[in-house]
Amino acid sequence: MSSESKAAIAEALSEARERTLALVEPLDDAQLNRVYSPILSPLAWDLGHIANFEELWLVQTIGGREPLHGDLGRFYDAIENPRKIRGELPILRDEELRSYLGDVRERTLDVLEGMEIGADVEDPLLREGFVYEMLLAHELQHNETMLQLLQLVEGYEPGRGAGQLSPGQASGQLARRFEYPPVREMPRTPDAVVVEGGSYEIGAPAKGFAYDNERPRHAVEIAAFEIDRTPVSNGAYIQFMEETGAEPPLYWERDGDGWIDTARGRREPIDRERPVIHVSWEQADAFARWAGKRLPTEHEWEAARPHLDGLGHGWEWTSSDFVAYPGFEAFPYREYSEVFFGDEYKVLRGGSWATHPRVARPSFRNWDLPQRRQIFSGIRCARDA
Ligand code: AVJ
Ligand code: FE
Repeated sequence: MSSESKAAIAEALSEARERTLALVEPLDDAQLNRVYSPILSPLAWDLGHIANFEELWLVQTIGGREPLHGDLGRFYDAIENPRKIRGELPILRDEELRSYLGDVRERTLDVLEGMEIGADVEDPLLREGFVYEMLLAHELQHNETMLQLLQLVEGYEPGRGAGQLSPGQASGQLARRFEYPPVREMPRTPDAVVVEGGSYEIGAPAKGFAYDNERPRHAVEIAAFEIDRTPVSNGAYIQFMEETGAEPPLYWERDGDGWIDTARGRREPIDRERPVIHVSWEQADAFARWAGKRLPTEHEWEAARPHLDGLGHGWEWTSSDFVAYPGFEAFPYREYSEVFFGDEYKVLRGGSWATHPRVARPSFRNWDLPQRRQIFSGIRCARDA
């Protein structure tokens, strides 16, 4: 791989880091260390984990160097340390944490300098720069987890010092990294598109970066179905609640006759036109049934992807369990996907206002437990054609 693509990697890494730091810039150390919720990590853990993941894969595995803090890495292992105990771990905090992020990054760039990462490299970790793409995706995905937690911080607004967070200031995809509040103009067509039955190629192609769970790409027979052009709106969800007594989305509170959004300590009227977010799979499934429809399978979702409007506001729940594709091989580690396979987790597709475009591939599979609402998750309905 040419030095030019190395420069592109270094640039993408530094943009991701600016994004990470801009997110926490307005917060003090007490807020970074605070446990706001048993299902979300304290921000200090996410920050240390981002750096530790980078150190583990780049500096240690690829660079063959010793870690900076001995076996500290075990406290940043997401499987070994469930979210509800992360606040009590002897993790790095305050100044030490900031230095760790910077010191690891310096070593990463040093390792990158001496690396062969072309298409013909033997090591699949390095081929086409896989490990760097993984690192980037990892940091950007944790940005979204951090934003989930930041909804619990009173009065939170992302760092002003971060000029690149204002729409229009940066070029291309980075221009809309965050919008506060998240706004998407929704097309008002309530109609559905019919997707013809047939054989569809599902999953990521063999070349280019993707997670192991998106592979191998394989053909799936899909019967004809209809899928809504637009995600379910707040207004439609309110009607569903009124008619059935269903629970509101997370952060909604009653205010007189209406509803307000209380995320980040605000009290903003709910805009009926915008897609609903912060609903659980259970709520999404119940809504779809109430509407005389159903959730799409993840295969249907992927087959219909070229026709879909209103993407990028909320993740869209599917009816599918998070299971392996036929011929799945764990790479580069079992704990990214494989340990979650089974009927416990449901797949979400698409992406939310907090998802970086680099993460939101058509084949990308997100997953969470069916009762969870802290993610920026919405609903799109389908039905048999
Ligand atoms: C794909 C969002 C379910 O947060 O557990 C971050 C992403 N994996 N670090 C998660 C992830 C390892 C993952 N999700
Ligand atoms: Fe992680």
